[in-house]
Amino acid sequence: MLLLHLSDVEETRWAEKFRAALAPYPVVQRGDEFAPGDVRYIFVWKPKADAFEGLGKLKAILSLGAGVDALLKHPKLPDAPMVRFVDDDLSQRMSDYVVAQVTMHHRLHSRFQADQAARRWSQLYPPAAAARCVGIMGMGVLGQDAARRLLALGFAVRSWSRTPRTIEGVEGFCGAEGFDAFLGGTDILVNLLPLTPETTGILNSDTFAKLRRGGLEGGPVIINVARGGHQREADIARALGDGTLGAASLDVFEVEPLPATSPLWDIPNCYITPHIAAISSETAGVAYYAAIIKDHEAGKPLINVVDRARGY
Ligand code: NDP
Ligand code: OXD
Repeated sequence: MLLLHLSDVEETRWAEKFRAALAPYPVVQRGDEFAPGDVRYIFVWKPKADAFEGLGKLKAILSLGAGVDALLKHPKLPDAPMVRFVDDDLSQRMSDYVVAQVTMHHRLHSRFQADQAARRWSQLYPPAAAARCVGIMGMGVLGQDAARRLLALGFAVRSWSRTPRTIEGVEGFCGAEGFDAFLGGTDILVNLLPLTPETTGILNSDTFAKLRRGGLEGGPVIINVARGGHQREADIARALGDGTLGAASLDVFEVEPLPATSPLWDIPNCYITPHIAAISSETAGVAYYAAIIKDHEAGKPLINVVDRARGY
């Protein structure tokens, strides 16, 4: 039996699609009558405190999202393997966002927007994309996809990961020992790290001060599409104000929804989106997890299992 544990609105939509894909395998929602001991798989996002109660026979926990930081913090998380969402559709959506933001900053959007507001005609030709270095933190599924698409557009790309990663055309750095050198050549910093104790708060004043200056007119830029816990918002506001950063594109926040009182809303070169960079689509998500359940029931191993010790 598959149990869904999502928000009320989402749950029914996903349940209908899962039933169609898995029939006659039983699929239940939280409000249905079922014996918790019959549940073998739970498909979950932002689980409530009692989400796993009575689920003593779980074979796997299936995460709606690619990032599992919130799940890992659940105080009653069962000791079952956890599978995260890895899918071409998700990667494509994320890369769309990253490419759009990188291109916008490369083409000096903030500068020309300010000129327009001042009715100022002031020509400045941005250099070729190859003159811009995009540094991607996190060279996993999403980081690698974004890197390939940025390379195809002509940008210089470098990466930072926990262990060494070799991607053709990408200059790789890794570990604490490689961090400063990585930042020192980066004009546009893209965060695609998982949120773990090691990466919490990594987007802070110290990091911003180490980014390359002079490569991007107006100052270096950050793009955070991973988790709000990665960023120190007070540091971002300060850095945007004193010119340490030229701009920031933020899709995720320390508190979501971003409170109306946040100073970030009023900063013109802070580009805010409401955690929409890449959504797990129902069509792609059901196809992915229905195949995983069928394969697992047929005796095949689970794929994309989270390493709990690593935290991602
Ligand atoms: P992966 O697990 O595939 O990749 C993680 C990468 O981060 C790996 O390269 C890993 O290094 C690196 N990493 C982990 N810890 C460290 C560390 N301490 N120091 C340096 N590098 C580190 O993740 P995905 O690419 O699938 O997803 C990344 C994140 O994107 C998710 O965790 C989620 O938070 C976020 N996300 C946001 C969405 C949105 O809409 N805003 C949508 C989907 C995901 P190594 O290669 O050595 O293992
Ligand atoms: C995810 C997300 O982790 O949507 O997939 O944030």
